[in-house]
Amino acid sequence: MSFLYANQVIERCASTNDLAKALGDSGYPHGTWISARVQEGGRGRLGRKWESREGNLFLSMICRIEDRSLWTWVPLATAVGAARAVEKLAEVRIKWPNDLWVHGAKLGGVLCEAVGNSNGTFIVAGIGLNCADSPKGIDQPATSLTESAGGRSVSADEVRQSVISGVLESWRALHEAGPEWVAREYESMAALEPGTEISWDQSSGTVLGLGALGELRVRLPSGEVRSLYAEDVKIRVRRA
Ligand code: BT5
Repeated sequence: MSFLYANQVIERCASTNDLAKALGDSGYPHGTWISARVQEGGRGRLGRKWESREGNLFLSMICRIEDRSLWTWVPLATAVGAARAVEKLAEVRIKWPNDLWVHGAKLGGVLCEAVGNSNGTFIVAGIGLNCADSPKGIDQPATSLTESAGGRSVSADEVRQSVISGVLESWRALHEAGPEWVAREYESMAALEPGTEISWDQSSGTVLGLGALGELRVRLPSGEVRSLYAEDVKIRVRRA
């Protein structure tokens, strides 16, 4: 890559996470961000696609929290920060691990990727937030801030700075106050409350809550307690 753009909104790219990785590789500090108006190859977790419609927010930030024991909490902390930033515009809940949800429809998602090289190790946190528009006809219901705000049009430009500040604040609290802060915030906004019946892969169970690493603790029908980790599963809600 011949040019690096830090803390800027660029016109188009394949994935803002790739650009943030390049920035991190070059030594850019904690909190550096990059955003694009058009994202042509947006990625979700597990190789899934992120539908990136024009007018929505595509943002990636570099996280250099040094204490590795906190890293499993970064995706949840990112979701908490982004959710707090838009809670005045939508009744937003967090669906574990880090989907932003409004009344059962997906408003946004977070993709965290760890990168390690000679310039140190860091996390790229990518945030996709539907602002102007949401994709229809995909495999789950989707919504946007414009739809949630009762038709008043909400642009990516309107929310970008609040999302950046919200995420930075949440990372600072994770670093200074520890995972308990994230867990408390998360639980106050959780879509999957204790008692919610969920299914994943070929399994099902009842949500118990978060474990010490930010994993989701679930009771199986057999009574056994299982831990689910963010990188492994796609969860469906059966009933609350
Ligand atoms: C995520 O993955 O939700 C993480 C999305 C992260 C996107 C950001 S945009 C900036 C940065 N650059 C990137 O390349 N990525 C990040 P996951 O939990 O795997 O959810 C993906 C699933 O969400 C898909 O399989 C669809 O079901 C659904 N989906 C895809 N696009 C959507 C959209 N725009 N709105 C709502 N749901 C969507």
